[in-house]
Amino acid sequence: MTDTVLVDLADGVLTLTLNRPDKLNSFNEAMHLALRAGFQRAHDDAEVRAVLLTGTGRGFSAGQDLGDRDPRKGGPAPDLGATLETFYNPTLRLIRSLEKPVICAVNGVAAGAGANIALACDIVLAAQSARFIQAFAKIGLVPDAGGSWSLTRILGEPRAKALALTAQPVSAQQAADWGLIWQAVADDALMDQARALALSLASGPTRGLGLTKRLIQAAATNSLDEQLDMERDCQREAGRSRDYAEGVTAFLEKRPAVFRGE
Ligand code: T3D
Repeated sequence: MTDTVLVDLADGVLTLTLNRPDKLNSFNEAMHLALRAGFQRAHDDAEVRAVLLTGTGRGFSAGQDLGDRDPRKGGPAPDLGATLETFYNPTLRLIRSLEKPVICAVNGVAAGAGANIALACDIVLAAQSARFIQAFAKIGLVPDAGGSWSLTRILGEPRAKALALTAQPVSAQQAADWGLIWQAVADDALMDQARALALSLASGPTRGLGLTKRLIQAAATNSLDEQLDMERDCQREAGRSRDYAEGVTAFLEKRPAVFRGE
């Protein structure tokens, strides 16, 4: 049986590649479990200092495999709340709570939950030919995998509602112009650029980067006072890391820092 997610750890970068190209990397149960296991490993394995998520073939992910939801097969309506709770939500929580950078290289169309898993990552690069589609409205569903949250936070209500209600595709360039993703990149440069970014983050001060992610994610709901307190606490922790001592020493010695993620 083919691996539904290809996993590779090299130079501190855990690359997770969605691998059901004939179904545009749509999610069946095996792929859900494999992706979740990949992010769990990123939490547990100190050798992992950054994650790169991408897909094989011409798509990033078309969301849920609708072949597994075929109403023509009969039986009661599926409990999609239960499938979110069992499959999507734990993975989304693992991505957001991972205190290591997660880079997403959107290599092609990202639809439904596939789009929203990409948007949950920390830095999103997309091939110029990629499109983001909130496909849910086309099949009578609502945005999930954190989409109603991330779209509204990033874009505001007017654009979030228009995208979710119309399922209109957004080009990679438009997504970058709106700040939905970091950059749109020439198709043939995407993977080189994404790998270079992942490698550079994996050789960075991992604890400081993780605390930075924690702070930025908390900022949307914190008051300024709460955020100032949190910055104080995170800076205290970062200041005790070996990587901070190395960063300052390297600056004073006029040489590049060698961070070890400690
Ligand atoms: O169910 C739950 O647990 C709740 C959670 C739901 C989360 C969700 O993600 S719901 C949203 C599900 N996704 C969609 O509705 C998107 C469906 N796909 C599309 O609309 C289109 O495929 C795309 C716009 C993404 C791409 O269009 P296009 O023209 O580039 O490709 P295509 O020809 O439609 O697809 C290529 C193949 O992939 C095709 O198979 P074939 O005919 O070559 O054998 C197509 O059937 C297959 N495919 C694409 N998306 C899915 C899929 N197969 C199963 N499930 C899919 N989602």
